[in-house]
Order: sequence, then C-alpha cells, then structure tokens
Amino acid sequence: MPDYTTSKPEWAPEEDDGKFACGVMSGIDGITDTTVGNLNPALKDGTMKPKSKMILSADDFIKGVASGDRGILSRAITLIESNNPRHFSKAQRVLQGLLPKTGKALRVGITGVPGAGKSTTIEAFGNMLCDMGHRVAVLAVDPTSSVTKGSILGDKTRMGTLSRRPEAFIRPSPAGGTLGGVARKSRETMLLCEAAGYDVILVETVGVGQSETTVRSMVDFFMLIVLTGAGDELQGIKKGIMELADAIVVNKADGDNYLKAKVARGEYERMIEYIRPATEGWRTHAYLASAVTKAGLKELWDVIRAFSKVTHDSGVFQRRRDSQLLDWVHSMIDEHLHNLFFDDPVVLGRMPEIKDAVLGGTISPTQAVAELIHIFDVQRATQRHVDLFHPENEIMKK
Ligand SMILES: Nc1nc2c(ncn2[C@@H]2O[C@H](COP(=O)(O)OP(=O)(O)OP(=O)(O)O)[C@@H](O)[C@H]2O)c(=O)[nH]1
Ligand SMILES: [Mg+2]
Repeated sequence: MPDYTTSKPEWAPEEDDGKFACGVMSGIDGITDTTVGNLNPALKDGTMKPKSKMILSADDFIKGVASGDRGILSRAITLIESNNPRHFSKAQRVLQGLLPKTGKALRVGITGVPGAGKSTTIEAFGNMLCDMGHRVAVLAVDPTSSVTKGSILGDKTRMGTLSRRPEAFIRPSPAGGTLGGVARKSRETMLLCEAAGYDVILVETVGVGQSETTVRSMVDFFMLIVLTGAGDELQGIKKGIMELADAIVVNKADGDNYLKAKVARGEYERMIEYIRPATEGWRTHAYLASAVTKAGLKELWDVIRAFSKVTHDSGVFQRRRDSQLLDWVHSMIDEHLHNLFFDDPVVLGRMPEIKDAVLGGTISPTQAVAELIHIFDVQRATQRHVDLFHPENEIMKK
C-alpha cells in the first residue's frame, strides 16, 4: 500500500499542525514492470503494449475504420495526411482494403464568400440530418491552412454542437501544401469516412480561388451560399462559380433581413437563367435559408434528395462519379510529372541560365522549353541506365 502521508501537494501549508489530511502519491519516473502491471495485467505479460505506443497494422486500420471506430478513423486520416514516404504505402494499403466499402455516401460541397455562413449552415444542417438518423462527416478543403495560422481548430469550435454528436465526424482541412496535395488527402479522407459508415459528407471550401473547382470535382451536389443586398460583383462571386452550383442558397433570411433575402433570391433566379446548368438534366434554383432560425434547411435537404433521384435515374450521377475518378488519376499524374520536372536537380541547375537567355532575347521561350525538356529526358535516361545496372537490380544479380 503506498504511503500517501509522506508526499504533500505543493499547495499544502508548510507548517504541519497535524490537521492537514491531504497527501499525494509520489510520481513515477518511468514505467516499471510493477506500475504497468498495476494498470492492466495484459500490459504486464506483454500480450498488449501500452495504448499510446500501439502501432496499428494496415489490417488493424481496415478493421477499425470498417467497424466505425472514430479513434481509428482519425488515426487513419492522419496516416493518409502524412507526408512521410514511409506512411504512404501503408496508407494506400488501408485505402485499398476499404475501397469496397466506399462510394455509398451522398457528397455535398458547400462554398461561398467568407462570412456567408457556410460553417453555421453546416452545423445546423448537420444536426438536422443527424436527427433524421443520418451519419454526417464534415470536411474542409483549405489550401491556405497551416497549423500555425490556427485555422485548424476554428471550425471545430464554430461547429460546437455538431462536433459533440456521436453521429457526426468533423475533420478540419489538411494543413498547407499544394492544392493538389490537399485535394488528394481530402478525397482519400472522404473515402475513409464513407467506409466508416458516414452516409452524408459535407465538404466546406475555405479560402478563395481554386478550391471551389477542386471541391466541385469531388462532390455530387454543390451549393453556393450567398448573402443579400448585393449583386455577384459586389460579393466577389465569379460567374464561373455560379456555373458550378446545383443550388444557390440566400442565407441569413431571418429578422430584418428576410425581405431583402427574398429580393436577392429573385435576382439570383434571374441571373441563373443565363447560366449553363452545372449538372445535365438539373435546373439550378435559388433558395432562402437561415442557419440561425433553421428555416429552409429541411427544404434544402429535399432539393438534394430530389437531385440525387433525378441524376441516379438519368445515369448522370454515376457518369459524374466515373469521370471524377478518371480526372483524379489524371490530375495526380500531372502533379507527379510536374514535381519530377521541377524538382530535378539538373533541370534546377540549368534553369537560371536558360531563364536569363529568354529574358535577354537570345533564345525563344519555345527553344528554352525544348532545351529544358531535353536536359530532363537525358537526365531520366541516365537515371534509368544507372537503375538498370544497380547491384540490386534483378538483371545484375543473374
Ligand atoms: N442572422 C444570421 N446570421 C448568420 C446566419 N448564418 C451565419 N450567421 C452569422 O454569420 C457569421 C459568419 O458565419 P460563418 O458560418 O462563420 O461563415 P463562413 O461562411 O463559414 O465563414 P468563413 O469560414 O470565414 O469563410 C457568424 O457570425 C454567424 O453567426 C444566419 O442564417 N442568420
Ligand atoms: Mg467557415
């Protein structure tokens, strides 16, 4: 039995008059056989390792995610997001094993100018879907996010009630990197969430610029959240983004703002007339909603379900998914080749000189490209030659 009287807490009065009855057990310097054994007999006899150090195999990940274990799902996402090459092949094995369980969720993208109410809408909408019996995963795609900028925790705190529900899973954007890298991680995260049984995936775009197109390329239904009292120019919404949307939601249609929201809805309806629909066989409309009063959210879900039915019946849904998959393959090849070229040390070494020559007018841009590609090709060919004659190569072993 440990002696609790000998060690006093730091805040205990220095003078011991015998009336101070609180004692603490002295701390331990490290885990010894006895302390481990006290925690759990299975740790003592070595059949189990302490949990914090437990390394999961690809199979453990596959089983854990498939059984809907949120802790293992989080760790699997961390594995996928890792930039460590050692984690890459394991992450891919996990994905491969889970692939048959993916693809069954409805994927919804949500975009809009900063402050339009995307996060608040997702919180209200997600809660409503959970109440209806759905399991909802919320992801964000933010190529500008980084751990130090603090945006990692931002949305989890803004989605306070949703993040506490067992039926919901919120994962902030993978931090930083190229948009291509962030997109790959988000797509793979989405697949993991589907394998874990989430049947609605909400993807929020953060930041401005290309992330809308990227999120459009990974979801089935794309909604644009707008505000009242301004034309598209004022809100910085490009016509191009309206062309991606399957629904335009005029948010904050509550209180004094309601009438203005109704007017804005009419304006958007008229604008949409002139815009090519985002999805074949589906007419994009503008709707009113309030993430605060929750008005219009149920109707919005009806719209999404109607969209799903129409596009499933027409085959557009599957065709889009198929082309998204192939586009994904292409964009990864693009990114890989791009990196191969721009990270090549020989190309990098010659680049300044060739750039100077272009700027100095001694060679044309086309000649410069031809020259650089030639250097790259020669470099790759030499590399292949070296690989071929590497002692580990099968030919050399014979
Ligand atoms: N009155 C009213 N306020 C709302 C509504 N939706 C959001 N807001 C408020 O608008 C502000 C911005 O909402 P967010 O949900 O953070 O907006 P966001 O689009 O996610 O913003 P970013 O993530 O910064 O791009 C918050 O103060 C919300 O409380 C609504 O329907 N009605
Ligand atoms: Mg937000």
